[in-house]
Amino acid sequence: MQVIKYVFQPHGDDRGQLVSLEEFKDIPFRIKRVYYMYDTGSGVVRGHHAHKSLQQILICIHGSCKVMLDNGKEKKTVPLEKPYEGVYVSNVMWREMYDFSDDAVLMVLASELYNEEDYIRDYDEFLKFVNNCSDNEIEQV
Ligand code: T46
Repeated sequence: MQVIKYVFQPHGDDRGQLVSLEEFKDIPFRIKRVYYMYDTGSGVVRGHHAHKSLQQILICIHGSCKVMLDNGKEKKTVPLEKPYEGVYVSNVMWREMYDFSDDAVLMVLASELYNEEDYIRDYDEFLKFVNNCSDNEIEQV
């Protein structure tokens, strides 16, 4: 399983750093939604689901956290520790976010608007979905 990690270009000068993200240039899809999570207490695990069609990029813009990605066959853990790096999360991918630092702010750029129907929240259902999925139903960059 290949994990796609992005390292964005910081534009720094003596005033500090700035990272700009443009759809189809830095981000491989049209950005229809941005959300972020914070005040995630220690020991918290978020996610526990996959998506039928949503693609996302997760960026820990402050602090740090870990993301566990599971494609139904293999699992990989990705640490997010820099505000200029992100991880691509394809649609049919079980994800869990955990090990949040007290100051973590995890920002997510999403290819679709919020739609509860797109969630797969049961792990066995996820495995069935993966096994019935043709290659062209799994988004790739
Ligand atoms: C994902 C991971 C990385 C909304 O009303 N609008 C939204 O756009 C989102 C994302 C959530 N919500 C509501 C739904 C729930 O009542 O916010 C509440 C918390 O959402 P959820 O429990 O789904 O949060 P996480 O952190 O488990 O998962 C989120 C995304 O939902 C999910 O798509 O891939 O972050």
